[in-house]
Amino acid sequence: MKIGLIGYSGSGKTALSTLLSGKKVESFDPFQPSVVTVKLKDSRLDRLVEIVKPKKITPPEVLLFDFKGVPKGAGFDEKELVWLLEVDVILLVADGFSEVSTPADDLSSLQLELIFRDIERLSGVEAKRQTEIEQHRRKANPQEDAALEKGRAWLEKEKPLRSLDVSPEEKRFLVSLGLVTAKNTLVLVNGKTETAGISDSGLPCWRLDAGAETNAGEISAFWRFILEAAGLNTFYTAGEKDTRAWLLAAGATALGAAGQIHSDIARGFIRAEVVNFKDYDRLGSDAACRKEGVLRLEGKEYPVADGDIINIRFSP
Ligand SMILES: Nc1nc2c(ncn2[C@@H]2O[C@H](COP(=O)(O)OP(=O)(O)OP(=O)(O)O)[C@@H](O)[C@H]2O)c(=O)[nH]1
Ligand SMILES: [Mg+2]
Repeated sequence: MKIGLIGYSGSGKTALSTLLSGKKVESFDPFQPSVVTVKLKDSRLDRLVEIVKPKKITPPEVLLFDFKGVPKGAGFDEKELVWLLEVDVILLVADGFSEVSTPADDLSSLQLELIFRDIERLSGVEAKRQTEIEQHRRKANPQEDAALEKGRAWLEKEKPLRSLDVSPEEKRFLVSLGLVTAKNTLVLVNGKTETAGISDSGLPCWRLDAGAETNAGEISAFWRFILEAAGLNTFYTAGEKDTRAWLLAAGATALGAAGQIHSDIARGFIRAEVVNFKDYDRLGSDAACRKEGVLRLEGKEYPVADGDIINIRFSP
């Protein structure tokens, strides 16, 4: 999973990236975010390792994209903002520690900047489509035109595309155009300031203080918030060679899980052997789980539950 931290200069994105990754985060290019890998702690994975004793352990991984901020009012550069299209979740970071900043205000102007960016992008897309139609390189598509119109009207009301109520096809189409306000977006306030007022934006919000001692419990709570707000479940593969935790969108199927492990495994999918961590933890082995009937065979369409331990049977 990729998370992009964006916010005004000095809001503490780099300090937070350092806090969350435990690594020094360095920036080399003002138009490109620094990327740092975070391996998440996972107590269920620790327990699986105890039982399976694998050669290799792979915890869930998150990539943090630490964007270079700009002073408020200066405007972000499109060269930098296109990188937001790479991330799964946008984390808007607001300064909640200095006297000069009001997080709620900073967040509304940040959101507006992203909305204006999308309006500009949409205008570019529309102009290009128009030219292509005139040059007979593209056929007019009333459905797509209607979706573009709805998207534009919504953005012009200063609302982000993620809250636009359209059909899944229209949503997919709009997302395919490279519009950043269609992305899942959360808020992180850096500092002591209470987060009151920010909830008006309707965005899930969390607070961490990069300037204070932070204990492991606070960091774990932050990641639980992120996974929950981003709608992610964790599933496991408990191999003797490699026991691993994977992040997967809630609602995804066994076939989706297989695809995340390897495209070949998804292609040759036969069945998934599934047992939930709760049962495996209690019973302590595959054999005991089979005997109790809690290790079951599921098909491609099985909706993966949080904590499922999955073994995909496939034909290579
Ligand atoms: N007191 C206090 N200072 C902080 C906190 N977070 C960051 N700072 C300080 O604020 C300054 C800027 O922090 P950075 O993490 O570099 O800010 P940034 O958001 O990465 O800034 P840009 O990369 O310019 O966009 C540094 O001097 C930090 O030490 C905080 O929570 N409390
Ligand atoms: Mg920085």
